[in-house]
Amino acid sequence: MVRVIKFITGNEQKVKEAKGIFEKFGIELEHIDLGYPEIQGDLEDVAKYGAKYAASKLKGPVIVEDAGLFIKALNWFPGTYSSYVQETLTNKGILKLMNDVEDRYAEFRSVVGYCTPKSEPEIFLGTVSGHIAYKEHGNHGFAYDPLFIPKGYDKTFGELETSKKNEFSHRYRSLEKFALWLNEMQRD
Ligand code: ITT
Repeated sequence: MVRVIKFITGNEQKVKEAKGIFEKFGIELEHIDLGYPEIQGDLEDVAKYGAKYAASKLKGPVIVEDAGLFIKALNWFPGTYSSYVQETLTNKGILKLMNDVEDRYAEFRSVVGYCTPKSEPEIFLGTVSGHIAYKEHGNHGFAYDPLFIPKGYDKTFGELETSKKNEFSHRYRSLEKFALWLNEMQRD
């Protein structure tokens, strides 16, 4: 059975990745750029609130996803400010902040929020560990991808094909958790 899920986001890159990831779970995505208020709080708070808001607006089940890059040496900055920081400081600014920093540990986190008009939101967290490169590499993916070298690789996400990133990214991990949960919930 093919299921269709409404994905509320303004980010086309996320849609592209999520479509590729969902293929193997028999879930089809319908992209809706509804816009939702991003409250102050952690990724989980934002995903819960956004999913509840969109489910009630659209009167049906939806998912939203809130993600970010968390750099240990910068006190986990940009974190929940990732979107704003990407637009203002850009990758060059992050590299400047990391100029003489030896501990380059970082992780991407993604939280998927699922909600229906009749239920409370469910959330699914995915993370991927790695470190920050000394300069940008590659032009695949988007935003911070050219800076992030996932653990066990010597290439950034920017240098990996999207299909490869989709095999183990934070987004893959949160969406996989959601898809497995949904399949379980809807089993007869
Ligand atoms: P929506 O809220 O409309 O879904 P957004 O782009 O604002 O879209 P977020 O609030 O989740 O999404 O912001 C996350 C930001 O973190 C995003 O804009 C990128 O700058 C960065 N980011 C998230 N996932 C990423 C990834 O896989 N690769 C590179 N950067 C990523």
